[in-house]
Amino acid sequence: MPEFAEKTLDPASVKMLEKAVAEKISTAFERAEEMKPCPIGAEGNCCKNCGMGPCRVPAPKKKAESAAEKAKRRGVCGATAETISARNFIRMIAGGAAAHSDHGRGVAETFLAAARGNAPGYEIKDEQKLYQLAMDFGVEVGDRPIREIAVEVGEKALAEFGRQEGEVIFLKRAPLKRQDLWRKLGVAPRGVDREVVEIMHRTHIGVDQDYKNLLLQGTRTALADGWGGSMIATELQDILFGTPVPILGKVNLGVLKKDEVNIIIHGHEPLLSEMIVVASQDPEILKLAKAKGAKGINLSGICCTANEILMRHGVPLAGNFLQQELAIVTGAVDAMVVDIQCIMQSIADVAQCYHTKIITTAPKAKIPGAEHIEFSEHHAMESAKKIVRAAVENFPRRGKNIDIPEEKTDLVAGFSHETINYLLGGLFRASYRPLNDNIINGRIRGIAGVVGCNNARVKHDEAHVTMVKELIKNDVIVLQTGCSAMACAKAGLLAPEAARLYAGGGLAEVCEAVGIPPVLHLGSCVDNSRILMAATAVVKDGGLGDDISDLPAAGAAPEWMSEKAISIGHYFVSSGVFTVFGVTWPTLGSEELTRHLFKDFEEMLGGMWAFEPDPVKAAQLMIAHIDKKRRALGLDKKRERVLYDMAMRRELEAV
Ligand code: SF4
Ligand code: MSK
Repeated sequence: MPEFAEKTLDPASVKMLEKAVAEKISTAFERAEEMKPCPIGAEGNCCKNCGMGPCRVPAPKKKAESAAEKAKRRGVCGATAETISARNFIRMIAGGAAAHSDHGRGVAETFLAAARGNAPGYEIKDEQKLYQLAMDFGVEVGDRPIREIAVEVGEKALAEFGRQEGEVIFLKRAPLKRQDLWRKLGVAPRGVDREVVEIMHRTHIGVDQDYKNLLLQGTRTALADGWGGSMIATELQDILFGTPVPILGKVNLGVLKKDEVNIIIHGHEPLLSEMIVVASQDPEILKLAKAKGAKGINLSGICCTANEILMRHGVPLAGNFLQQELAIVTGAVDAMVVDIQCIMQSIADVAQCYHTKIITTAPKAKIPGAEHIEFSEHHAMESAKKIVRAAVENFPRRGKNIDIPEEKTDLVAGFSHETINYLLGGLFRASYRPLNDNIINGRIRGIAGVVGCNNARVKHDEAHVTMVKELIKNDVIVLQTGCSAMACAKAGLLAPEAARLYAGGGLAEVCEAVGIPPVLHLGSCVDNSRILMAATAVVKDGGLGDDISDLPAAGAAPEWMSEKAISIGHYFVSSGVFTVFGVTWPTLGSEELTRHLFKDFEEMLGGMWAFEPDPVKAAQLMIAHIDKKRRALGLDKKRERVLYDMAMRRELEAV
């Protein structure tokens, strides 16, 4: 038992790991134990970009290396450790940016089809946001019909991905000073497709061999993700499915139900899952479920698709990345429906030991052994009903060995940056002013974005929870997305009472006055773009400098594992945010390159990377950076403390 408690902080996962071992099921936890990473690859110094390799160029054994020794540490083509490491690093950015942006493109295609009337079941839910986007894209609004505006917005959004010249349009949303800096450095991105292709070109053998130049292209591509592909995904999803507002939810494997058909939705795109939510309430299918002996149909989610449907429908979260196999081990999952990204191939093997049906739905993401029911926006509801029916039909095939852990925790999610605006300033005077004022008066020390994955190389959830507790204890308000938000939700940090239980006095007072938890769930991986918008809104509200890099703010992904996390981290750094990653750092084999990312970037872009696997130390680094920024803004001096409570806000609104 203690053996499993060392693997995960989450008691429900401990129970399922025990069950998995008893039933001889292989999991990522076990495989991570058995297969150690290649040390040279882990440090970023293995190149396999051509058929003369793979070339492994390990870090020097001693500090002082002679020129002759250094000359020997090269690939067959002469590439140095810095070149190899930089190429690998920006290829990770390309992978992550491509994943986010292809997701965004899928949303844009569905959006356009819906606007043209070719995607039955989808509609415009947030007209206000559509008008906002129309303004961003220079689309005339006037008294044109909403459909016409939507078609033009959809066409412009889709064209953004392949933009060959100029700049992605949302770049203009950033603070002016930041835009100027990007232009000065030549990193203002064109369309994300072009930037990703350029990375693949430059990292081909014999092209760009200057690590600083390679990193500039990495920067340009990451910005095309954060301020382009990801932001388009978030905005169009909000228009189609509604901009999230605070909503109560539950998290952990205890949300599965013994007497209902359990369908888990897993992946990243909300396009299909939105339809599954509707299909699961279809009276015909509910009748079928009853006929099969089930009391109803119970939806829940894993990874970011889960975050999407939690935020808009309150559908519970079954768990985060490392719980996908464990959910099946309960024996109670009748179907796991997957779309794209973060889906382990092994779920098909685990499912074979139970009755669970794995249903793939995206033509670009198939798994051998899974059933494929293809999703298309043109017949979305048809696909959704077929999937839900398949799950219902599977219910009677459940085995006897069912064990659903009891653990489930309450949380509040749905804090889009617009909602934060309303919550802080009131509906009629939406504003970040109270947040800025409370940062200025010191009740809130600063803002942290803590995001990202689980990583089987470290204890599941522990770094997220430990880091976030340390931050809120020190009056730093935390914005979260992805699997990190789920980890902290399981630990009770996303419930309003967390302010009283875990936050420092100043932060707790503000949270209690406004009625928010000290840790705000902003959504899925693409919704990290909401954090960029929130940071920009804080800058624009005034009093805290004139660029994101002036803010007392920091970012982290303490259990990162995906290339998307590297792309996200790099667009935060390139937007001026100090960003700390845990677990491992993929350029450690090249001291020069690492120094460039950790130090020179601060001079160039005002944001820089850091690596610290200890979550408390990492939180302290973030707090030290926040304090440095407070000093630079002159906020370390004693100031009058102003707390905007309800009465004061009402007074403001009455003026
Ligand atoms: Fe080796 Fe150079 Fe080929 Fe990379 S590109 S595998 S370093 S020869
Ligand atoms: S799902 S990218 S494991 S956060 Fe977005 Fe979680 Fe990381 Fe996937």
